[in-house]
Amino acid sequence: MKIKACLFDLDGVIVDTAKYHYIAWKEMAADLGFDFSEDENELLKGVSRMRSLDILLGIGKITKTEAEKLELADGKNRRYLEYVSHMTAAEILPGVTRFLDDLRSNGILVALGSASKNAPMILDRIHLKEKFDVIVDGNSVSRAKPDPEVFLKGAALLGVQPHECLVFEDAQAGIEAALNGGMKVIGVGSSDHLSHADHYIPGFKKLDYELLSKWYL
Ligand code: B16
Ligand code: MG
Repeated sequence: MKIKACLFDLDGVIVDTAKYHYIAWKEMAADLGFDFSEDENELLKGVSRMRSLDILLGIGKITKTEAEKLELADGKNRRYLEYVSHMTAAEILPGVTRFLDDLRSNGILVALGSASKNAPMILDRIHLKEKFDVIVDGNSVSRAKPDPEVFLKGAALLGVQPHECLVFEDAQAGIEAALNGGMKVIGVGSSDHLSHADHYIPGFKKLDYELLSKWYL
């Protein structure tokens, strides 16, 4: 198998933190006097905090100064942290822990490549941090997905070439980021919503090293 490393997105791949992002943004929208639907929340998946805020303010047709935006983003993050601080390992998506162990025992390096600045804290909460050789998150990158920076940085820190990397992503911007970086990519979700990935999986329940070997010989 040519693949030497697997890089994982966090939200939507390892855990479903999208629901907590949604509640926090929805509460903020309500404070600002407009409704924010679950469908509209799809637009924020994989998108950075400040870009998410811009999209949300656009939906509410609200204009704010840069200083006000920083304050709003801070407020949203405080609400979000209240929710994720109660997370436990029970919220790890099905099959993820077994799959990470399977990869590691077969000599595959494992990295996290997430847009979230809260990623290390969340991995800590769900006791998954030690399964990752490298963590790259929203604190260590300056360009958001679909820019490949987050994944290229992960590959460099692992000491592998991009073409030796396989990315797992649930957001279209993340799939584009992996492809822009010259990596293979598996879409976590349905091809009805995602495109251009090599393969699509509904989750990790039925995936193991053996199947990956067949796909990427
Ligand atoms: P934070 P991922 C992304 O995580 C989320 O999908 C996205 O909704 C969120 O806005 C972004 O992280 C930033 O998160 O506010 O915690 O820094 O999918 O890249 O793991
Ligand atoms: Mg995601």
